[in-house]
Amino acid sequence: SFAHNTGWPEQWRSPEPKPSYDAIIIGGGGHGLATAYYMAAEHGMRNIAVVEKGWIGGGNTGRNTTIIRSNYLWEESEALYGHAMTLWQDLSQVLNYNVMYSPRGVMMLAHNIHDVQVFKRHVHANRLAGTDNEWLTPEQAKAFCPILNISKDIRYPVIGASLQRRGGTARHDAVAWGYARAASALGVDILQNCEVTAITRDASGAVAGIETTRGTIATKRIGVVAAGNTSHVMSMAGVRLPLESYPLQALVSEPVKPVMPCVVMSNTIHAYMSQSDKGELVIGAGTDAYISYSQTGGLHIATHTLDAICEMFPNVRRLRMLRNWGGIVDVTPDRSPIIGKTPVPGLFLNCGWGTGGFKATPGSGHVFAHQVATGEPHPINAPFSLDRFRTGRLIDEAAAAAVAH
Ligand code: FAD
Ligand code: PYC
Repeated sequence: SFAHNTGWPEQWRSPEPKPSYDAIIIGGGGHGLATAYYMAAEHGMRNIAVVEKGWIGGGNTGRNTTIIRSNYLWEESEALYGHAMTLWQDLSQVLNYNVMYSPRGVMMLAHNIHDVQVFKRHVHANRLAGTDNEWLTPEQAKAFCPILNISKDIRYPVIGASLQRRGGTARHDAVAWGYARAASALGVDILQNCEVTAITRDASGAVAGIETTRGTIATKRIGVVAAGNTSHVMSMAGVRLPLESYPLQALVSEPVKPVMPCVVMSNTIHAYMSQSDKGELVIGAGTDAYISYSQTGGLHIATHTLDAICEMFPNVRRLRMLRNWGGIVDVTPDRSPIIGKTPVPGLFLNCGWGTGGFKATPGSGHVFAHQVATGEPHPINAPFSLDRFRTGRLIDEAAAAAVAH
């Protein structure tokens, strides 16, 4: 019986929605919760709410494979992902919640001369910017990850790898729960099972409030952090975005004793793998080829990924898969996020993280809190404006995404 398993204190409050708030964050994923937390903790805002249509962390935050790294190409990205990397270091202490951040190293494999050129370019750019990244021979890669197959006879032999030693993983749910508990303690209302169905505007066109499945709420400031549903939510305010939404899937094996000391990724063969603290091998694929809002991916994508995994790590061939799932990722044309103002006064946007936003959660929340609280961009998020798709100042990180899409 689970009868004894009752009476635990709630980690965060579950209040009724108030008639109005000073600001509302739409989307209770890690980014939305982190935003609300920093708005309260660093900008003194207390009368704010996070509005979530399902349960917090039930979107991409709870579906991702938790890889953390900051080895992007351009300075703007290194500032953004580097900011997150800095915040990860003591996040458990700051939130007083163990987010299980584990800097076990992220290795990205090269299988052809193009990979070598691209990754070496990243290594050099990162090192010039003070971000750790290094180049390994196949033998060095195997020394770092002993189960890696570096035979020259396989279809796509490993001919080198880049390694970011500070990269690693964290526990995705704990990140959502830790931010939620800390935000709630500061007075932030977390409203679950509360779907936003409309964004209302006043006569001047500025934000006036939202309609939700739990009633009408007035506010003059809204931050939209809805990941794969961003286009849908922003259409409620009449804003069209340069986004495409694709399913991205992952799967885990049955749990085994520790065999995988690090994270290994290969964009070329569409597969990556790490091992969770429970022992499951956490395996991910590329996106489906077609846009969709279905939170599952095509079976052929998973099959193709497992073919690649079995060739790269032959000793996992006889493991059984435990479960698979998908999430909807919102992809921009330059594979960098959009964080900033929108054409609607009072409406701010944080989206476009595509296949790679988990790693950025603390940094994204921190700079977006500044944006929503002050109305002006933090210097780190200024280059990531929506306007860049008009001016042409793109931040092309397609090669750094490391997941085929
Ligand atoms: P979410 O967690 O999706 O939060 C958005 C929330 O908005 C959702 O909870 C949703 O329910 C809510 N919402 C939507 N519409 C409404 C509405 N109308 N009203 C109210 N609420 C609404 N990134 C990495 O860095 N490393 C990885 O290893 C990695 N692996 C991934 C693997 C998979 C399979 C997937 C799918 C993604 C992966 N990502 C990874 C990407 C990462 O998960 C996302 O970029 C990140 O989690 C986005 O966080 P978020 O808080 O913005 O989104
Ligand atoms: O961005 O590192 C990443 C990532 C890994 C898996 C999915 N995204």
